[in-house]
Amino acid sequence: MSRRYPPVSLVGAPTDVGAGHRGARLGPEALRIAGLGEALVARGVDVEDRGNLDGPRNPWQKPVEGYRHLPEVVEWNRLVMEAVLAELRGGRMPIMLGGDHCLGLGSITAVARHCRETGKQLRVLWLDAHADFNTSQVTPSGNIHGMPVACLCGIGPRELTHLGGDAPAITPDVVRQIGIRSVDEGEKRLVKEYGLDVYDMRYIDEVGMKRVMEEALEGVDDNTHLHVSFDVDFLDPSIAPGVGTTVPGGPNYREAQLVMEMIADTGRMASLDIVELNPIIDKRNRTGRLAVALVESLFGKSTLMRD
Ligand code: HAR
Ligand code: MN
Ligand code: MN
Ligand code: MN
Repeated sequence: MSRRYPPVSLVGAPTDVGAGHRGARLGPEALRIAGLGEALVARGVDVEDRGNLDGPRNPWQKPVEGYRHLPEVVEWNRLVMEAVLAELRGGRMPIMLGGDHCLGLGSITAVARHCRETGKQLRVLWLDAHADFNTSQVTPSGNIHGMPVACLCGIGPRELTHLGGDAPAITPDVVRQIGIRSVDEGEKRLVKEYGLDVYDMRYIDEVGMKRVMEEALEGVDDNTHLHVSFDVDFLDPSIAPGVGTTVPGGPNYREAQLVMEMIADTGRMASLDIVELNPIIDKRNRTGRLAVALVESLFGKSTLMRD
């Protein structure tokens, strides 16, 4: 049957301080109600639900010097970083339930640190409609969920770029971005300048998702820690309406499923974020249920006769 997976811990981070819409704070509950824990148990995975982290409320204010809610974003990311690091050090696979995507900063900062401690090679797959590579100078919104990849690479306010200590968490070469179709003008320049590896929708359409995933996973070996940061707005809005920032022209169900199956085939996924699910905007938790189905694929559930 299926390969054995490490024990999993669900870590809820119920906040939308980094977003422009409220409602992603309900993402962890929507994922639980959609049956995330039960689905993993059914895959034979040992699951502990750690409940939700308890951070500052969303003050719902305007941006200050290019950032909305910077102190709250820092605090939430500190909480996520500590929780995720504790799970990794305990030999478990953290699944961080967001929450908006600013939390990828805390999660991946912890993962990068764990990789340094254990001598692993890190690869980050960033599944998203957006590049999330904005800075306070170029952001159109001040929303920090549009900035975590830049912050991880050392571009941003010191509180965020140095969340994990004395250096930025990663260099751009560890990241592969897949599904990208909305990048702001100034952000585009930065993405090029820093040489991010972006598999945008045009490229996916031209060469197909199978080849995209082969390229994005190239070099992943037995010593690789694969982190998947799954922004649910990666998916086409026709199948995943329950997110704050939909962008048309995303991967369909079959393409998304192939992405997850090919990740599962590597056997190297060691941490996961599920972010930006907004049940306030969703229709009867449909997007939450789709996210759970895709997580099943990430854990080796195959539609075909390959088990
Ligand atoms: N690029 C836009 C901004 O920075 C929108 C960012 C939306 N981000 C997310 N996460 N939903 O990917 O404001
Ligand atoms: Mn480990
Ligand atoms: Mn994102
Ligand atoms: Mn996004």
